[in-house]
Amino acid sequence: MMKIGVLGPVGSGKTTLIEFLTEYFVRKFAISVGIITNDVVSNHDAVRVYEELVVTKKVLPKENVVGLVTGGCPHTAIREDPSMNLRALERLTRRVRLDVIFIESGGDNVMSTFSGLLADYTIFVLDTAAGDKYPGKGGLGISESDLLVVNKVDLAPYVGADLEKMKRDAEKVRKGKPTVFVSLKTGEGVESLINVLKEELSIEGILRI
Ligand SMILES: Nc1nc2c(ncn2[C@@H]2O[C@H](COP(=O)(O)OP(=O)(O)OP(=O)(O)O)[C@@H](O)[C@H]2O)c(=O)[nH]1
Ligand SMILES: [Mg+2]
Repeated sequence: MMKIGVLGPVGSGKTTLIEFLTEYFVRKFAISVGIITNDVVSNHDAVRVYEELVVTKKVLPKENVVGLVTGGCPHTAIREDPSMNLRALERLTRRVRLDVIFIESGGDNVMSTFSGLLADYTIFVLDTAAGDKYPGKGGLGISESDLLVVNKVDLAPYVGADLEKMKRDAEKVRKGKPTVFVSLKTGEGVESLINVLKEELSIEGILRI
């Protein structure tokens, strides 16, 4: 089983990314996927994932989606004290056999990282709507995540975000680790996102491609 931690600023597209990848990999490769969402004070994301993937699209059984309301600081729940997430993971994997589990952090800042106990692989999701200053600002989440996804490239022209600058800055701070530029709304760039993950899942022995 591969535990994929998804983190990044509030509203960058973490839940949208998890929904997209889950639907793609379940439909295309019939793998078994679970999702744990972390929200600070609401259960908004779990309800949304449930409605979208369980009720409407029938991609997942309902027991594969767990929503946690962590309270307090979102970083703590995935890094310093991941016990709530570890318990949820344990309960979930006791009930169902999973190939992949996505764990979404509550929206957080560029310094956020996952405890190694909780995630084998991490995806940091940024978006262009905040302009092109990220990823040049660096921060552990941006520089150390296994995959950096720069989402909402469809919005870049409206805020004058220079994608080439973002590419150069990402290359500089990430020292060879992959970065993909996508729009989860229009579908632009999603093949490169899928290709990176296909490769990771085949390294883990989850996909045979
Ligand atoms: N224009 C545009 N909007 C997008 C794109 N991806 C996601 N969105 C929208 O951005 C909003 C936030 O997306 P979410 O997936 O909820 O973001 P999140 O990172 O999970 O947010 P939190 O969990 O609240 O931190 C939603 O209204 C999405 O429909 C994109 O590529 N382009
Ligand atoms: Mg979310």
